[in-house]
Amino acid sequence: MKRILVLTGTPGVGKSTVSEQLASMLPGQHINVSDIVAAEQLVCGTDKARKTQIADISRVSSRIAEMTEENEGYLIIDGHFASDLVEAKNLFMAFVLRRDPVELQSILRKRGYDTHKVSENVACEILDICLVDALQAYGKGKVCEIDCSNKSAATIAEEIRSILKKTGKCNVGIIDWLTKLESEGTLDSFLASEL
Ligand code: DAT
Repeated sequence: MKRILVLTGTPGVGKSTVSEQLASMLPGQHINVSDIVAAEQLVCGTDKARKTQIADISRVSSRIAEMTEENEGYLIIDGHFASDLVEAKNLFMAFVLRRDPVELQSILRKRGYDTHKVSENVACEILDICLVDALQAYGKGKVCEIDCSNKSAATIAEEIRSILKKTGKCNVGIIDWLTKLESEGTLDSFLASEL
């Protein structure tokens, strides 16, 4: 049976690294949405402000549907807009990877993102954007949040595998970066440029 897993989350949280690890632990295949968009030019325009191409959601969804037909076992779809690409009726489970904004900021700076792109993505993480997208697409039953902060990719993948085996608990609503950063007195510095 084909079981579609969505691994979503803000860019930089570790989706691709964890997806690779998970694919090696399960009978399954990892599909990186950004790689397919770039390789097959499934784009419909350019976001000039962000200097990136805009993915053509309809063509990417069709391509993923084709790949689903070709595969057995688990199909791991990794992308920050993956919830827009897999219909609820075809989804097995969605995992929203989360990362402490302090760690995320450092990862995105190392990736070479400019200051605005770093703060925009960190704000998305603080404001739970990918979680909200996943919950809107799939409802509560099939969406689990995984806190990746300060954990190895192997540990995170094992956490996901245990949820799939039903030995681990699927949590949602466990992350509250707003309260954490507010209590640490750093919230304004993270959100100032975005508000
Ligand atoms: P994403 O696919 O969400 O954009 P990624 O897998 O490319 O993220 O990882 C972003 C960077 O963080 C990359 O340099 C590898 C590193 N990384 C990934 N998982 C990690 C982990 N569990 N601990 C520390 N660093 C990690």
